[in-house]
Amino acid sequence: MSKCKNPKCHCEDCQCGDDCHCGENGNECCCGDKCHCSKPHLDHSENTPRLNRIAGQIEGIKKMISEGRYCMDIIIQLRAARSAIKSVERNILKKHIQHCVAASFASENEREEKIDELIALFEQNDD
Ligand SMILES: [Cu+2]
Repeated sequence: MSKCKNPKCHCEDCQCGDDCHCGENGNECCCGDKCHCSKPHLDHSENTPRLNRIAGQIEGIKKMISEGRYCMDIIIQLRAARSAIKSVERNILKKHIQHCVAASFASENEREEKIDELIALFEQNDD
């Protein structure tokens, strides 16, 4: 695995040395037009603080259980954590559609693949 030699390149696992160019998935690379890198994928790290808060909520729920708190109080906290998780999921899905799915429309095969993934997702039970 060679790292892109362009110092401004943010690809982690560039396979193509100096010719790196990740124009896929909304990531613009600084270095040329022949990239075959699949990484890095879209950055979702803006959700990390929210996920840390959710982890805190879950810890709180474990504590409630260990303290023998009232069932309904625990359930209410579980619901709150669930809705927080769903909001992270929505963020990531939205960005996936705006970047990955939108970019896939350049190729008929990729477009079909991305649409099939979304259809399969919508077919899953999501409470
Ligand atoms: Cu994506």
